[in-house]
Amino acid sequence: MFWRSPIRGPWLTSVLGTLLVPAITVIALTGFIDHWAHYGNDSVGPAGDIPALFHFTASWPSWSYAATQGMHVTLGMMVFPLVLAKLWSVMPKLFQRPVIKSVAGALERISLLGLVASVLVELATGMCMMQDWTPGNFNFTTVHYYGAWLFGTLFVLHACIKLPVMRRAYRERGVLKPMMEGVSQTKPEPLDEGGLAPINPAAPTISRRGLLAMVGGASLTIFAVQAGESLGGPFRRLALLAPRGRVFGTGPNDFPVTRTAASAEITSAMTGTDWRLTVVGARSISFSRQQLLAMAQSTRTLTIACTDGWSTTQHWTGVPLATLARLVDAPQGAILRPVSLEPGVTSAALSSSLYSDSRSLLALRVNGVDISLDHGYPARVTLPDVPGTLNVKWVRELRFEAA
Ligand SMILES: Nc1nc2c(c(=O)[nH]1)N[C@H]1C(S)=C(S)[C@@H](COP(=O)(O)O)O[C@H]1N2
Ligand SMILES: [Mo]
Repeated sequence: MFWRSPIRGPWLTSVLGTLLVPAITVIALTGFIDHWAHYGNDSVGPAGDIPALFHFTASWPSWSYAATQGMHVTLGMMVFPLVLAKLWSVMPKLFQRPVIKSVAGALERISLLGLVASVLVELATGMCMMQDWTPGNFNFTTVHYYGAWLFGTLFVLHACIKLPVMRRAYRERGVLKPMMEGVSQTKPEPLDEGGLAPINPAAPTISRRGLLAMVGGASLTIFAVQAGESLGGPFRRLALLAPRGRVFGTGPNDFPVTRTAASAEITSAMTGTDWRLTVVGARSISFSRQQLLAMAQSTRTLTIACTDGWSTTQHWTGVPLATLARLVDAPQGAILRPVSLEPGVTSAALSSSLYSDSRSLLALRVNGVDISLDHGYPARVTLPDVPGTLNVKWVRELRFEAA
């Protein structure tokens, strides 16, 4: 037969599958938390309110969302070698004949096809989003989200169906015993019903622990060149997998920009001395930038974490949103809708518990200097512990609307 590797067999596949369980669990949980943070559990989509997560996390550090998001994308990339090794270990199954032996067998084959297809779709769409690559505005988020449900369901089903096979493999071969064998002691597993162990094994060229070390090494390498995107600061330099050709800023404004002022069609004429901020509540007040700067300023260390996979922590200075809410007599429990100079930008409404948090600012300065045009000059919203997309840039109006 064609598939002759002596390390293939139920034990190896069981170990690779077992390692996938905690990895997939963390990736799924952090992914669903991220979705929940974006859309809430009772909202109508990105333009809706996002009350749920914030009520839950108001007392958490401002980087909690960034940590969740960073874990999702970093682990999501690190799991790639493990998925490939798992697929390699079951490769002979793809070539088994007859293709369909029974109704149950056919159903299993279809579910496996879905499992493999959905995991590849999740990895591919995830990487496209991290590269901020949106051909024809194809909606990767939606595909990634529904793909996750399909993959998650089939993964749980598959793990349940294979439990007896895994238990037998561990019982007969020991959980760790095959790991003690070097290349020369590596013997093929006995032939199994599943057809994983080779009928005509070749001589071993790598031990089972060697293969696992290779997978682990590949994952750690991915960690080394990926984690910097989420950790930010000096680690950003190590993030070789980060999108290329990104615009940053200079000096205190040197941190990532996804949407530049140029791409948002923001000109310095729109943001010059004529710029005013309109705050609407029970009454309306308009402020010049000078007037905003003359108010009591607050400085907060806040993390912006984008779904694209990067995070950045900076020291923002500005007027607390709660102060502005008070000045215009915002109705009790009102939601806040920030409006940008950028045409067509509608932010999700911010719940009152979110903008009432003393860390939530209308930021005017960053790291001791004015924020740059690319980072949202004359003013931007900066918030603790929420998806980056809520930190609206180039703000021209803050509307406190009765909920
Ligand atoms: N007006 C405006 N505000 C915006 C955006 C935008 O495209 N336009 N992008 C949002 C997103 S997706 C993120 S992650 C944060 C940080 O974006 P930046 O990197 O473009 O500064 O700003 C948010 N605020
Ligand atoms: Mo973002």
